[in-house]
Amino acid sequence: MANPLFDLTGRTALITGSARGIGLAIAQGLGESGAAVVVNGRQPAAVQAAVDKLTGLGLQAQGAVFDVADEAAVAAAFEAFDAQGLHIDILVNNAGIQHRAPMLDLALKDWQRVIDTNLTAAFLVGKAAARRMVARGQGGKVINIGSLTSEAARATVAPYTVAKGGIKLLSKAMAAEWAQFNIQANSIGPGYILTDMNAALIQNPSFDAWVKASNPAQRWGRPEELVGTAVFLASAASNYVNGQIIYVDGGWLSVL
Ligand code: GCO
Repeated sequence: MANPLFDLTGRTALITGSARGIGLAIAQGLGESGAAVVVNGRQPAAVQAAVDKLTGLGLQAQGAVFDVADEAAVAAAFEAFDAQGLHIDILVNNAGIQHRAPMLDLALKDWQRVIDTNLTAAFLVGKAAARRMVARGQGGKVINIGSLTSEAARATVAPYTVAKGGIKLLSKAMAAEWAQFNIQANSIGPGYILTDMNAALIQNPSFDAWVKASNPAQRWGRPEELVGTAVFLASAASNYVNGQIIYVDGGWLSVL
């Protein structure tokens, strides 16, 4: 019998960047645990396809197409939620992009784009969601998606690394200010996961070998392997867990 602590029935979860990859896997997992899920992305067709997949599985899902890095778009999206009477109880700040280049050659515009999407957006969407959670007085959950690079750097992904390091501390800052409102904000740090964003790495034999040699599981992770941690952090089971990061990395960061 499932422990009711992990039951998300009656909750609504917004997962940013959830038309594919980790975001879609987490959206499906939260939906399978009872939540009504809001799929977000910038491409209407991709968002609709993801919603169709989830509703085809019998889950409650709807789409919200907006750019999480655009303050006005975030405000308009939440105003639309308000108008629908949609209350976001669980926010997963998952949206992220990657740009691989040596810092010596990195253009400011590329640095800024990654920081805006991978870090500033989590602040913008987090603030919009938390303001409403505080007003409702029923608490809430924020899950920020970090990375191994929340802990250690890999050459050629500096803006991503800095943003993901910031994500780890943003969860702590959110906990510092929002715990008083019964909002818990935590991070998940995925290891190397089989996603479209990592396609070039997966298809690179030497990188693939490095990933398999660098973690004790000796393999890449799968997006669905993040679901258990996401359900835990989205549920009452984690009501006294705040400001933490849980690495789902096959043990990578635990071994020399
Ligand atoms: C890269 C990858 C990583 C992974 C992940 C590792 O270029 O090294 O994109 O950033 O996606 O974040 O945890």
